[in-house]
Amino acid sequence: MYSFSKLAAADPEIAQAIKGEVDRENSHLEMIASENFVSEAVMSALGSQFTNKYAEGYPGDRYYGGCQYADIVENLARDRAKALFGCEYVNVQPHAGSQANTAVQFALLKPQDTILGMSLDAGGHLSHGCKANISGKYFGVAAYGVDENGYIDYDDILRIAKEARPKLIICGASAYPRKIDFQKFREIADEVGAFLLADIAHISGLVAAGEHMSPIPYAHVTTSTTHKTLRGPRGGMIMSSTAFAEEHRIDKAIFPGLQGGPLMHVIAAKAVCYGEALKPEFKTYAKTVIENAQALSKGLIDRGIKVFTGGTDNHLLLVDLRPLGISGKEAEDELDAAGVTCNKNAIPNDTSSRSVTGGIRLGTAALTTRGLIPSDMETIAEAIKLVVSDRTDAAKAHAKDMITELTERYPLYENVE
Ligand code: DSN
Repeated sequence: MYSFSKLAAADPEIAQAIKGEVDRENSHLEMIASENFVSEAVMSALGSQFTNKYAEGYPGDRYYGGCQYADIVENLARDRAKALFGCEYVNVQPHAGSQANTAVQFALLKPQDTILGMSLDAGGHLSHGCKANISGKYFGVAAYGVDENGYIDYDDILRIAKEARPKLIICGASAYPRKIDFQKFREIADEVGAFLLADIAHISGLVAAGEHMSPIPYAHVTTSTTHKTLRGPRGGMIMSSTAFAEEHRIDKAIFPGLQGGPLMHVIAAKAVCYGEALKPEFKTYAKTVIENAQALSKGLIDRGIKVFTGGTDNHLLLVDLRPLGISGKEAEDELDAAGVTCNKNAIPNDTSSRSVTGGIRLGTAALTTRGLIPSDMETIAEAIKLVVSDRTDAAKAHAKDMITELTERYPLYENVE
């Protein structure tokens, strides 16, 4: 099992970098919307002897000996994920969300087929048909955006789908602060004869907790990462009905199609994460994530800062910095110096260069794990305003003091020595 002192004795350079990362996580407020903090139980499974084990294949049908405990772990992960999301089929082997999406695309499509997904600029993901990604290089692509208020426009998607005749429609996003209606997406897919893939990487913890509509009854296939609002290890997963998964050989698309040996230590940690998410406390956690995001959004708006779409229904918000004359990149750097970690993000219909962007994306999943509650969001909103709006040295120093008070009030990890 993982022991910092043994690592430090064996490899001081790596130990020093890990110590630096622990210090950074302790001393900053983590507001990258796609990050979270795993429990010690998840961390322990990740650092377990399962990192030693090859287990190509699936439980009961492996290409290596000695897989009896790997089978127990993978079966537990699958059963818990099925119970958590209410689905019949789960594949827990994807190394990441992108691999999950790529495997589904290769299972369902031929190279001349077209994918219709949300454009990257509107908040979509690289693996949803972006030209720079294999999904956009290998398949035909069409894209939908959001309307002038920042919301998904289902009528417009139907119009685009009728023109583009996609074989696969992908819903789900990396930077969309509003609810997604999976039933409407399925109606559109049915109307044009397309498959529907719901990528719930960002919101899967909210879906698992019943705080967001579930795609499981509507989408042909659902993918997710396991490390965002779901609060598990870095990884991916695929869900579907048994009949659909068998008909389209989804297991085979992951292994041997796209991947070799599954990361059994990560699968063990996924099983622990699903077990944690099945507990009643996780529902309270997910509810608080949304309450925190809404309190933060209100706190910023009350201070004259523009929040895209005027708020949020989930764990993230997009702050439109263009009226303040500060770029997303400058804000990311200056907030980091004040103790807030976030990322620059394009605002839909933003003409700023992609390298700097006109906004930032803020998330509350990790803050909520750390224990912060809606009243703390006022403090964070004030600190962000001091950095991105007031911008004097005195304002930035004051913001840093406010953030330090919060990080000390909500300790995260013991320092490693
Ligand atoms: N790029 C990740 C995010 O930050 O949303 C998703 O893969």
